[in-house]
Amino acid sequence: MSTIEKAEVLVTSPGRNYVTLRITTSDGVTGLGDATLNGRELSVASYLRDHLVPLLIGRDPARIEDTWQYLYKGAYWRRGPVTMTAIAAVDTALWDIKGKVAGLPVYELLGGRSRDGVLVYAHASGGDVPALLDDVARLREEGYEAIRAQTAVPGVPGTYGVHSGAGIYEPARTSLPEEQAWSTEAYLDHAPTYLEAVREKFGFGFHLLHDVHHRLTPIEAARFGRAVEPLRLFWMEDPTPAEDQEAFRLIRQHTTTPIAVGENLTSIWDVQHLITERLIDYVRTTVVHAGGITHLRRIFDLAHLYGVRTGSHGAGDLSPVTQAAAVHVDLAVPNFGIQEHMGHTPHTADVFRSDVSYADGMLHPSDAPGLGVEYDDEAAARFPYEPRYLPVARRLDGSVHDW
Ligand code: CS2
Ligand code: MG
Repeated sequence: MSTIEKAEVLVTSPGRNYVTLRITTSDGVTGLGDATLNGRELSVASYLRDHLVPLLIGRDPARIEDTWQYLYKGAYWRRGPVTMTAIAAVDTALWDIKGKVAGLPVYELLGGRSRDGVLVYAHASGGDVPALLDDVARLREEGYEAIRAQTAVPGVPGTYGVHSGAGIYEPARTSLPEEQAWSTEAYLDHAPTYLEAVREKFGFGFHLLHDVHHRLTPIEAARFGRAVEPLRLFWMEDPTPAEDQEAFRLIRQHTTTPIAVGENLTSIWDVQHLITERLIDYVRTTVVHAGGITHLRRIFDLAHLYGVRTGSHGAGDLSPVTQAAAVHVDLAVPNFGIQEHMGHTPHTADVFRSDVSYADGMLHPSDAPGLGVEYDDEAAARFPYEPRYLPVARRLDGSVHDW
């Protein structure tokens, strides 16, 4: 029997921090799993290195489900981003190994293709409305059929989710958390106007999305959703803090704007009521933060029963290993909705050599066995870990706000 011989925790920072688990079997097969938890990276590195790696050595790499149950139930301490990201890394690496052993891409192990490619949405943003419209035009030219639109709010410095220069947007920029200002009133006045400007200029022939970043109360979110109904958004994302599942009932009673939530939720229990009571339309849980391919499939299958579709998080802080795993899952599940695609920096692509490709608004996985991603140790060594934090939001009176 093949056994797990080695499990290495690899930390690199090619423009931003990534934690990766690489498992090697006694037959010399390797598998990769993403373990990146933005701004809290070393906590997962320690959970893996100090607590999970010793449990993996000598185990049968083929027993993915059993390993998942062992790590989840055996810990006594359940759920939570650190635990679920660490388990996800193990699970993803074992699926990669299983694919390589079988000689099949992971989507074949998940039941095979349900579609030709994976519809993605890209990010458009701008410091003001003309800059946003230029960005939307650029993405339309690149073939994107779905675009998320955000701009800075006038009079509120440093609005989250908006590019500050060229290249890929990166919110975790500073070695201590940057403090950004927030005004709900200014946001609620401004956001519907620029979403309307996008529809006026580019029409209704593509999907328009918007991310609220958990910043509203339920009744404010209801008002926002109702105000933008004529713009037919694909979704409003994270309208209120996601841990309060009951809040979505109130939003739902007031608006038909579709709701997406779940990028910072980590288990099926965190989305149970959202799904079974049909309080949302899209579930944004991911491979890396929701317990790996094994657990994400469980969430997506529950969602399928209730007419909820998938819309996985895919920001730059999810490594190319997660991106590849996400595309394999997206290709296979019956209730796929959309996949976020923010892209990665060229340095990141040097470390993680991924065969995922983009064409005409869709992502496609490689047909290589496993996930189709290779980790380049030499490139990774050029980019040592640097502490980086996400920003913190404060209201204009100085009190801390949600994001
Ligand atoms: C965002 C992310 O992509 C998104 O939808 O909400 O920028 C998110 O805030 C970061 O990934 C946090 O790590
Ligand atoms: Mg988001």
